[in-house]
Amino acid sequence: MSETSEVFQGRSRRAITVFTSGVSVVGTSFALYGTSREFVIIAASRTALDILPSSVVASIIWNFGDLSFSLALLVFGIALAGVTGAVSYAGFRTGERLVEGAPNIGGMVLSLLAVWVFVAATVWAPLPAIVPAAAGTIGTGLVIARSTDNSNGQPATPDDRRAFVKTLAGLGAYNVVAHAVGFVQGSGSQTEDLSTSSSEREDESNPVEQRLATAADRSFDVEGMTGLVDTTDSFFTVDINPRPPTVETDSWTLSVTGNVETEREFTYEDLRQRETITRFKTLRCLGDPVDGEQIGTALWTGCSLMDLLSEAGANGSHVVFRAADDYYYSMPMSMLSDAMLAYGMNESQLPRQHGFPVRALLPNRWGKLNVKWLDEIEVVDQSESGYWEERGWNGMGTVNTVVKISTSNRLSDGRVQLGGHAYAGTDGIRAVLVSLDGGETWDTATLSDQLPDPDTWRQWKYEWQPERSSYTVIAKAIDGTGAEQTRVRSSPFPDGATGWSRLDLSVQL
Ligand SMILES: Nc1nc2c(c(=O)[nH]1)N[C@H]1C(S)=C(S)[C@@H](COP(=O)(O)O)O[C@H]1N2
Ligand SMILES: [Mo]
Repeated sequence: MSETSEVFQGRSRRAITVFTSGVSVVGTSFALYGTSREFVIIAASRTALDILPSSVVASIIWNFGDLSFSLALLVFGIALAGVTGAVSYAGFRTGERLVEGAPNIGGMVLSLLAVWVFVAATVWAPLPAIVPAAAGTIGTGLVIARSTDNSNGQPATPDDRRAFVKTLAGLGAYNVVAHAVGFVQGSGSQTEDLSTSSSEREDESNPVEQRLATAADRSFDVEGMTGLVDTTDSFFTVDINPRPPTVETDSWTLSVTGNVETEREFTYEDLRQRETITRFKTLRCLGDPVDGEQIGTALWTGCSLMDLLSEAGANGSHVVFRAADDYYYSMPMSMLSDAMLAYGMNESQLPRQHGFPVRALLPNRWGKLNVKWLDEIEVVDQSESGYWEERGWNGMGTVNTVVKISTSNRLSDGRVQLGGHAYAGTDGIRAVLVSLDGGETWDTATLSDQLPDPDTWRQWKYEWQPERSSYTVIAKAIDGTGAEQTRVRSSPFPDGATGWSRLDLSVQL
């Protein structure tokens, strides 16, 4: 065998060693910590979110949404595995040289120390770094022990190679299991039926079921368009975390702090025992474009926020909502008069991705103020900004009016049918107008009946017999105060999207 191929073999073996050991660090961390912030990938993603420019952050969150965890696992997983492995390898080789009498022990100790420091710095905590670091060190030690470039430059024998391959296969298998455990850990979801803990289970007058039935009755049966209430699974999600935080109700409390007569801590059960509110509400993200889909409506169950604050003797002009993921929003107390704390969504407990155990819901405001995984409400005397404000966004005011054109169908009688939703916060929607000639003439669309609560969207539909093969459709709304939606188009950043909706439609005659 020529000298160059021997060198190449040494290098590629080193690269494999480094990478395998690094993957073991990531895999072990995943298996132990699931998608909590002790997991290196979650920790690294959070750091990246803080460092990256806000426009990049926003576009990642909105474009990848639910994919962002897989993406982070891939990108940060590969990068971290490479770097951690290199740290472990360098530590090992240095340790070997330092402790001449017992090079393997020296190597293991220094490798462990180096990886531990590196992982602890990544997750910003010493304890959760110990076991992953040990796994990485064992990986490095095993692969080095099986590597020929360790055995005094002797050429590799077939036995050596087999042992090396077996070791890699063993570590590979370990990592498959570790990652599988991590996925199971990280996917814990609560979909307990809301009524299981109360006597309403058998009761046919269950207000949630009744109201959902009302919503279904009022929904149009138009193909390709969601009803007046989204199913919990189809409801959009906007989340700064690659995976939603896991909060356990046993240890969770909601604390009311700051300018209050008595600081209070409410348990999950405390909140569920309070007088129940059940309310339809539409949420729309400030980042939702005119033709986007970050809008949805659900029936929420919870209790009054103001009652809770007055019980604690809140005495300040503003509150700050703080969440388990460090997301926060400050807002004037005056915005909260009809706010609720929700623990139920449609017929189930509030699911993890929508803020389990409890989220805030504020009528008439952009989605961002509806803080999920809420754990503290601090009463203060001045405004203290918020997560997206720090990143250049505005939108503390009321929502913008929007019309969505979500579907176009051809009916069996040849007519064209359009359908969608329209939303204007608590002002409500008075009319949706449709133009088929680019805005010259307008006709009114048919509206679905208003849901029983004000801060909700309505559906619209419009049907006609086509006479041309192409149409430029424009749709606009008149809100409940009689105000026509502005035609000025703007993109979501920084004040929320404005403008009429438009669809270029070709029709087969
Ligand atoms: N704690 C926390 N609350 C949060 C967010 C978040 O990332 N973390 N995202 C906000 C944004 S920008 C929006 S639009 C809504 C979306 O709520 P949903 O995911 O239940 O649809 O939650 C808001 N509350
Ligand atoms: Mo949002």
